[in-house]
Amino acid sequence: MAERKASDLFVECLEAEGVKHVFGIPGEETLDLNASLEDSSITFVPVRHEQGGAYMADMYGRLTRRAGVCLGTLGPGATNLITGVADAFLDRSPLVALTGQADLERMHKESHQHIDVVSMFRPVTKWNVRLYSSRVIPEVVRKAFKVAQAQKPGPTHIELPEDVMAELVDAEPLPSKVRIRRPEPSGRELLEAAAIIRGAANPVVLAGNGVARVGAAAALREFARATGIGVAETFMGKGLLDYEDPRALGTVGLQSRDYALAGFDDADVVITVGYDLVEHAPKNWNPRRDKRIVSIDTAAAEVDEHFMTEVELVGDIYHILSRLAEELRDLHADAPAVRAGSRLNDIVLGRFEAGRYDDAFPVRPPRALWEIRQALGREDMLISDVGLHKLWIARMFPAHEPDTVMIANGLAGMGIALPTAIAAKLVHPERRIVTVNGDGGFLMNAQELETAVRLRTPIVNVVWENNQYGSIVWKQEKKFGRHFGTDFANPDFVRLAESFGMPAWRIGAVDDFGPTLRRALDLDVPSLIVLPIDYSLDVAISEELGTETVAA
Ligand SMILES: Cc1ncc(C[n+]2csc(CCOP(=O)(O)OP(=O)(O)O)c2C)c(N)n1
Repeated sequence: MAERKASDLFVECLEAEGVKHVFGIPGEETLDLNASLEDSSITFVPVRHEQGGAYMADMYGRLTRRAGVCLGTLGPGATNLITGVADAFLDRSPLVALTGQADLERMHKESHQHIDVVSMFRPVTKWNVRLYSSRVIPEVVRKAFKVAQAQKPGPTHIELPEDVMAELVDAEPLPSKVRIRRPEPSGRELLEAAAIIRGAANPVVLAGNGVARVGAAAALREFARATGIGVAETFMGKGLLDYEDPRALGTVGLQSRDYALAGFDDADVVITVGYDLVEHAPKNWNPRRDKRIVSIDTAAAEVDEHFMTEVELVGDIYHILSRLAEELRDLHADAPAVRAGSRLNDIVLGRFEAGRYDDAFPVRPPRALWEIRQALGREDMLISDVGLHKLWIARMFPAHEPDTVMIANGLAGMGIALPTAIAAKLVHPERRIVTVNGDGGFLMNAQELETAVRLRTPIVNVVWENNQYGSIVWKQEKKFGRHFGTDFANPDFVRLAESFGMPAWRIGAVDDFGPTLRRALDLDVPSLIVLPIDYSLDVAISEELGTETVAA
């Protein structure tokens, strides 16, 4: 092909990777790149803060399993991107971050907006690089996507100096459709794991985000059915088993007694599947370090003194679970000690169901969640922000399918819900999407309401209003018997939303919430509902569930 601008080649490489959207804000140092994007098949989505763009790429990558792409300029554009990139790092979402940079010739000296962005991104990326020469663009882009998408996925970053992007170059994109070899455990390892499980008096499965990431929920369901072994889910594993599945033990990770009530206290063997330690430390379910642990994951297990695995089955989770299920098909009949059902689920779902009759106003969380569950179908999505509402959702909102209740549990940054919901709607236009936010976190990225209106992504944003950083109040009250530094006043969220051009409502009576939510869900534009919330009911639910062990 002919010689052309490096930025054109760069965008051709993005196209070769199947990129459909780039989320971000252009800068003076990305002019060539943005011009090349304009002439391409890729849609550049302007956002209102780079953090929003990074979060959109984060969710886009999570749901499509192909890296989402975000763009910021040098200096402040890059620093603004970093929270969303860090989220993708800890929550393991494939993402490629692009940042502009000054010319190579002014990088060695004090220079306008120049900071060392490559060093800044290093701790929150799997790999990153400064582009020193346009010649290597095909390799650099291919590598950025390959590394981001490889298990366990995460972000990569490419810095694009302005003068390099303006060079003339003659090169071609590398093919992206390379077959990825998935390693497989050996037959011996599989038999060893099967023997440990077969010999267990009380085996239990702990399933995490890793299963959803590779689309292996169907294999997990079949494993549970064939073996009769109960499955507890982490916050990010919600919906791997339908909560109505008799083998579903519930969502664990809020309190110390969760694990006990889900059967971990009595368990001699714990089978972890796609479990990321970042979600909740193994100390919580293996405090005495006496469990035998079989780990099934796409990569070797992390080292933790409470997570000393006996066998690690590393590779394709779907395949491994199917092989093990085959091996253990007779287990159910032979092992009467294997139980299903859990006290945890009974207690939590009991409170959830009772919520429907709670007519307190301001509304209490179980009723609010009950109304949302009724309004959403099996495949629709609830996207949580971070705060006390997240703990309620994790604890209590029943999920039928994976990737339908989205909870950030690695970095857990406030302000994630709105931008990620916009991306989720772009990926799944046929699904109805609700976000639940605290009034603190919602204002952190409220500027993306404009993006939602502009893109006409009909998401319904529910803001639980209490004029406080609720989860911090909750923690302070428990620790000190008082709270401080946590109260604030809010703007009129209805008028704020209306000023962005979207319909909005304030709920004034408990019975209005359900009908208003349904009305909002039927619209083809984004909307907002302010729901006054009463947090006096303890998310801990009762002493039965013990003291909490998480941060929001
Ligand atoms: C960006 C960010 N800053 C601070 C925190 C620590 N933090 C966790 S929850 C929380 C309060 C959340 O308040 P709000 O958004 O009103 O939700 P609520 O707890 O009331 O449901 C804070 C400050 C965080 N997780 N992320």
